Amino acid sequence: MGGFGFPERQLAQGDLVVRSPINGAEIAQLSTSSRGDVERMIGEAHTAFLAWRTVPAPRRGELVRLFGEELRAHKAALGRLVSIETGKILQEGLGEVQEMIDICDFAVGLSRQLYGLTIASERASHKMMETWRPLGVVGIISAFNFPAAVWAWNAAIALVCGDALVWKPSEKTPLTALACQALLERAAVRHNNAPARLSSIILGGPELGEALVDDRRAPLVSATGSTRMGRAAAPRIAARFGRAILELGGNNGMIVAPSADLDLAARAVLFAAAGTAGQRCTTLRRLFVHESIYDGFLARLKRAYVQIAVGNPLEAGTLVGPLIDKRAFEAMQAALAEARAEAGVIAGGERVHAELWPDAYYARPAIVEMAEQTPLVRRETFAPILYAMRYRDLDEAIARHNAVAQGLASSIFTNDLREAELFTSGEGSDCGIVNVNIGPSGAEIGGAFGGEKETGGGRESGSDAWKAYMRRATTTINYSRDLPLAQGIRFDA
Ligand code: UN1
Repeated sequence: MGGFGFPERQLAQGDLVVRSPINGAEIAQLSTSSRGDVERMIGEAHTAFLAWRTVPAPRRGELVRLFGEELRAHKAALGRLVSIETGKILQEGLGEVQEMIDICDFAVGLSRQLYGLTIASERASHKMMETWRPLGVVGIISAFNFPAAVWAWNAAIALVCGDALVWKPSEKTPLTALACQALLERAAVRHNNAPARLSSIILGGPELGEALVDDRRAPLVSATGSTRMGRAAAPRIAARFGRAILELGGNNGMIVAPSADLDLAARAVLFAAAGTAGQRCTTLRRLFVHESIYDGFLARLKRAYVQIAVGNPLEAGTLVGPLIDKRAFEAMQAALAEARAEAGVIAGGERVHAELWPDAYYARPAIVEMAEQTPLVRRETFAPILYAMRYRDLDEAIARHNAVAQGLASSIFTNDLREAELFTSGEGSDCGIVNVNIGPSGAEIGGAFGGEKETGGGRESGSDAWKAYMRRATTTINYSRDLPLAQGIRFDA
């Protein structure tokens, strides 16, 4: 098989310098792809698609099963690489690989369940069906913070659906991408039926993502990143009538009600707001605490926050690693300065370990108490800043919760059935993910993942998200000796 789209020259000395956020040190130099490379990869992927779509879906599932085996065998190494390249703690690097394994299992099962429908025809001796067909080349654009799992959600599903892949990972995490690609390539060699170039990788900056976005040979582009990126990509994809799955910014909230189990709530806040150094799209950023429990709960959170071990993510015991780079740190500091100017009360947020690692950017997670939900609070700053606010009545809290442009993940902590039901109802949270007594982050792969409004509306991963990766055909078969027209129309010459 070989030559699966893993150009060797990419590993030579090149113009893309890869650094680990752990200490800021250079860990690799890669060659970026050219626009010509991107065109070629999409063309080759299209050719691979033409062969792949003829392979029966359960056989396509076999490739994903083998890929899952590779992931299991290399979980430790890949998880560590994710940690080294993103700065997330080892447990979370491993968790990311586990998420990949899980979606592979899901996709393997799905490969035997790409069910269509039969529909009652209004005409005698007619059969109507809905079937699902492979779509084509799927362009995947992924972000630095989940450099492997988010690709895998797309890749595992797209592959069983009969599609080919062209992946543009973040230029901050190309090594993880190359490692994933190499494992998929191994699985393809073992599968013995996967066409060459079924998957390839574009290395480089946003302009190469644009080439993918604009290419009509990619009927679907699944893009994860900032709302700014999505705002630029969406109209371009639409202009060529392509399909988009957008997974963009989040500004996720949690309501802590008077009846809440505060032990659980405090632990949930810690993981969701400070974990992954606040760099998940599902990170908790807005906390609404009922005024009757606000002071005690905030004091408790602040005590827990100072205990959080911020440091080398590869060391056991560390809970929070570095921010991805200097720019991320500066954006965090700018947001904190703005909060200060708005009379926000700030705990934490300062840089640490600067003497040890002058080229790395570690920050203590911050809690900022705000009187109101100002424009700053309504904006997503991709850093561990939690804005805490009081509320008096739940309707008002839900209204404020929904009064942001983003709509990804949300949660309520309550033991009051009415409150839980209201929050999860049509009048409740307007997000794609609506949790009760669980924080907003850390979703399982079995559900559809994504959100509303400026989060982009796309759904990936579980449930019936696979349908976006296929073409739906409505087929009517006439087995009569007549030609009845629908809607009772008579058209006899
Ligand atoms: C992301 O941050 O882009 O729900 C994805 C979660 C993870 C995925 C996050 N399962 O936090």
